[in-house]
Amino acid sequence: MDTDFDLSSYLISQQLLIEEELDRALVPRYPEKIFESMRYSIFSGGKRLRSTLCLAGCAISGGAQEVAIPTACAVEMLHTATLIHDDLPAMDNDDYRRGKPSNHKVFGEGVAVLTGDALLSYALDFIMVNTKGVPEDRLLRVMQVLIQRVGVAGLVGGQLVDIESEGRSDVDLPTLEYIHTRKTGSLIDAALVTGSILAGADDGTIGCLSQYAQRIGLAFQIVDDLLDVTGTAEILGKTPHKDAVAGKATFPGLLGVEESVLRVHELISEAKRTIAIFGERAVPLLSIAEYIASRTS
Ligand code: GRG
Repeated sequence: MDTDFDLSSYLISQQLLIEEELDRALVPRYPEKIFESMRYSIFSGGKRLRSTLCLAGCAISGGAQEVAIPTACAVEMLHTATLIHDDLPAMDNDDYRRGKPSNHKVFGEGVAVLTGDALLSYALDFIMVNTKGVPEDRLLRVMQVLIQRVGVAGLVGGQLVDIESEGRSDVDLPTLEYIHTRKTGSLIDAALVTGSILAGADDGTIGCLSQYAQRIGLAFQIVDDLLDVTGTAEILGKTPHKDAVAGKATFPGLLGVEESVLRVHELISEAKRTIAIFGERAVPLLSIAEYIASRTS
């Protein structure tokens, strides 16, 4: 592995690039309230991990960054839409997100629901209008991946089983994995897969990246559960210990803290092995995998 690679500079540069593009993408217009609300949540912080993964998926597949920028922005819009809906009282009911009042605490529940809907539809339109120099069949495939990962087979399905599982003591490991491979894994997977499709990668490459994504996605969620046990509101930017209070099944709850940490390391090693065949080009994704295991927020 290239030991000169500086992950933190890389993440900051990708974050700045995405934020500039998002700023251009969400120019306020009538009805201003919805743009104000979309911008509030989009620009309230966030690590920009999924958009970075989309650009990295394109790069490792040999594509030029430009072709993936609109999709990377769209993935960030989709992610923000799910956070806004997730924070609603009818869902996970959180007053804080990224250290700031949740969207519905500022704009009210009606506007928050519409803001999620607006970001969802705008994201897909944004890809269609702004992606240049990519054959239509690739673009269609990108749309299909995103629509599937957001819908019943992905985020919606995961969220539904999550809601139904709340307060139940009989939630087992396969159910917990079902929830999180969809709630958290789906969009991480979509980010890498769409980046790779846009680069014109073959099915073998796309499959490898999807395997990597599924492993880091699950590891990301186990770390999230661990942080909920050990983190503070200041560091996390959201309410800690929520899972225990809400009676939610978690990986540390089912496996114990030690076993959960071991599982994270196993998943990260597997993820890294999956992409080792890409040689030097894999360096950013190898580094991101390690970061996921050690992140503190
Ligand atoms: C289709 C709008 C829509 C919703 C689908 C509400 C819902 C159904 C799903 C919720 C999915 C959800 C919020 C999962 C949590 C994923 C997760 C671990 C988020 C935190 O990710 P970070 O830490 O966040 O990358 P930042 O703030 O850094 O962007």
